[in-house]
Amino acid sequence: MKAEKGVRCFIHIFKAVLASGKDKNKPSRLTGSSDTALLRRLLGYAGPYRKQFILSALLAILLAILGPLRPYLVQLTVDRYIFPKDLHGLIIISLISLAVLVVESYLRYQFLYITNWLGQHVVRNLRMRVFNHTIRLRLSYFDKTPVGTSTTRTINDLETINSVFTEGIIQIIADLLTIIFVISFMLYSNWRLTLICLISFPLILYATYVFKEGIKKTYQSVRTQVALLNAFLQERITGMKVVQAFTAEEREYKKFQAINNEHRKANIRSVWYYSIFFPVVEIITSLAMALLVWYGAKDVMRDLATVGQITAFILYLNMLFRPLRMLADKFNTLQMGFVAADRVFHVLDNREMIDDTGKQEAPHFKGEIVFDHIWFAYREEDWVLQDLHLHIPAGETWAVVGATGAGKSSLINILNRFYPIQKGQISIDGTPITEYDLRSLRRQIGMVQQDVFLFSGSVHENITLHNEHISREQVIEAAKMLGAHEFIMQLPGNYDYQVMERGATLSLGQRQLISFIRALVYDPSILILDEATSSVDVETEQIIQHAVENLIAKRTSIIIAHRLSTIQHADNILVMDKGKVVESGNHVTLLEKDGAYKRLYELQFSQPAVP
Ligand code: DUT
Ligand code: MG
Repeated sequence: MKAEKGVRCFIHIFKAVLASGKDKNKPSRLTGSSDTALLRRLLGYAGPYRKQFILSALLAILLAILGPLRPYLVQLTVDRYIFPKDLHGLIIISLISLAVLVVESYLRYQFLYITNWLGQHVVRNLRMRVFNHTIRLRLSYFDKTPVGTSTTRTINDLETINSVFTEGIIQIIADLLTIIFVISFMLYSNWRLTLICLISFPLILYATYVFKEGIKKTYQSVRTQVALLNAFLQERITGMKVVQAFTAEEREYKKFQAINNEHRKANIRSVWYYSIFFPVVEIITSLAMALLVWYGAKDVMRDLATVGQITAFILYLNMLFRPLRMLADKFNTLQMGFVAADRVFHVLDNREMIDDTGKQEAPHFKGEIVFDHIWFAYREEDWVLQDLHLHIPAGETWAVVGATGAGKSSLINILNRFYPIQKGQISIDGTPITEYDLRSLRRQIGMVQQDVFLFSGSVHENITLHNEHISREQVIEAAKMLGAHEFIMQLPGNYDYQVMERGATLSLGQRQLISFIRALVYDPSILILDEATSSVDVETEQIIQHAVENLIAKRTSIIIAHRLSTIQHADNILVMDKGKVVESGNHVTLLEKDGAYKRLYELQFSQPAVP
C-alpha cells in the first residue's frame, strides 16, 4: 500500500511538470489517454517490482542529498582547514570527502543497475503480453495491419518504453531533487552568492525549453523516416524476385535514395539542435561563473563571503546546470516513451479478439456439417458468400470447384472460424461451431491451405509445430502414406533439414507435401484440402490421390480443386460462382446436366486439338 502511495505521489509531481510541457503539436493519441493516464498505466506494470521501484526512488533521494554535500565539504576544507593551516583537520576532512565519494559512487551504481533492471523486467512482461495478445487477434486485424507495424509495436516501441524507466521517470525526479537540494545548500551557505548564480537561470531555462521543443519535433520525424526505411526495405527484400525479374533495381534504388535523403535531413536537424545547444549552455555557464567570481571576489574583500564558498559555488553551478541540460533530453525520452506506450496500449486494447466463448470440448466428430443460410463478408456488406445452404452428411467427401474469387477458400475460412460470419449458422454434429471450444474445434479440422507457409526451422518442427506429443514415427508414417518420405530422405539431414524463412529452400510442391503431412499427423475428424496438390507433379499427385482416398474414406472431407481429375469420385460436387452454389451433384449427374460443370470439364479434358 505504501508503494501505491509513493507511486501516486510521483504521479502528482509529474502532473504538474508535464502540464507545463504541453504543446499543440503533440502527435495525436490513438487511445486518447492523457500523459498521466499513460504513466499510471505504465507504472501499473511495475507493480510486481514495487520493492525495486521504491528502492530506486530512495536511492534517487539519497543521491540528490549526497551530490551537493561534496561541494559543501570543499568549502569547509578551504575555509576551516587550508586557510587556518590545520593539517590534521585537513587530513580528516579529506578522508570524509573520500568516504562520501565512495558511498555516492556505490549508490549511483546501485541506482543505475536497479532502474535498468526494473525497465528490462517491465518491458519483458509487457512484450510477452503484447505478443500473447497479438496471436489471439482475429485474422481481419492482420488483413488491415502491415507486418511492419506489428513488429514495431513488439520490438521498437517497447524498447522506447524501456527508456521511460531507465532514463525517464525516476531520473527526472532525481534531477529535480538534485536541483532543489543544490539550491538549498547554496542558500544555506550564502544567499547573496546564490542570487548572483541564479541570475542566469532564466536564460538557461529558456534555452533548454527551445532545445526540448526543437529536438522533440526532429525525433518524431527521425522515427517516421526510420519506419519508412524499414517498411521499404522489408517489402523489397521479400519481393526481390519481382524487383529483379522486372529489372526494377534502378527505380527502386532511386526511391530508396529519396527516403534516405529524408532520413538524413531529419537526423541532421536533430544533430543541429544538439550542436547549438551545448555550446550555448557552455557560454551561459561560463557567464554565470564569471559573474560569480567577479561579485564573489568583491564580497570576499568585504567579508561577505569566503574563498571556500566561491570554490564550492563553482562546483554547485556545474551541478545545477548539468541536470538542467539533461532534463531537456530526458523529457523528450519520456515524451517518446509515452507515444510508444500509447501505441502499444492501443494494440493491447484492441478487442478484435476471436470470440472464444464456446465451452464445449469438440469430440472426435462423426462429421455432419450444416451451413445454414450463411451470409459472409470480409468487409461490411461486401458479400463473399450469399445465403449459402449446405448439408454435408457425416463421412462424405464433397468437392468445391469454381472460378477464381468465387468464394471457395472463404467457405473453409469460416468453418474453422478464421472469420466470423454475419448471418446464419454453421453446425457440426448438430451443435453450432460457436459453442465448441475454439482450440478443440480447430484440432478436429485438418486443413491444407492454399498458400503454404513454412517457418524457419527443421522439416520435423514444421510438421509438428513444436507439439511434443507427435513422435518422429508418426511423422514418418504420415510422410510415407503421402509418398513424401523419399524426397525428405534425400534432403541433407532428412527430417532435420533446416527450412529457411518462408520455406525458401524447398520447391512449392515440396512445401505443399510438408503442409499435407502437417494436417495428417493430427488425425483430424474433418479434412479440408484447398488446392492441396496444385503444385506437385502428376506422378506425386497420383500417389497423394491414392493416400487421400484412404484418408477420406473414414472422415468428412471438403476438397477444393481446380483440376477436376482429382475430384471425380467425390460424393457431391459444388460448382460455385460469385459466392453462390450454382450447381451441385456427383460427377455423372453434373455432366448430364450440361451446365457450368460440363463446360469446365470440357475445357480441361476435351479441348479441341489446335491445328
Ligand atoms: N477476399 C477478401 N479477403 C480475403 C480473402 C478473400 O476480401 O482475405 C475476397 C476476394 C474474393 C472473395 O473474397 O473476391 C473470395 O475469395 P476466395 O479466396 O474465397 O476465392 P477462391 O474461390 O478461393 O479463389 P481461388 O480459386 O483463386 O483460390
Ligand atoms: Mg482459394
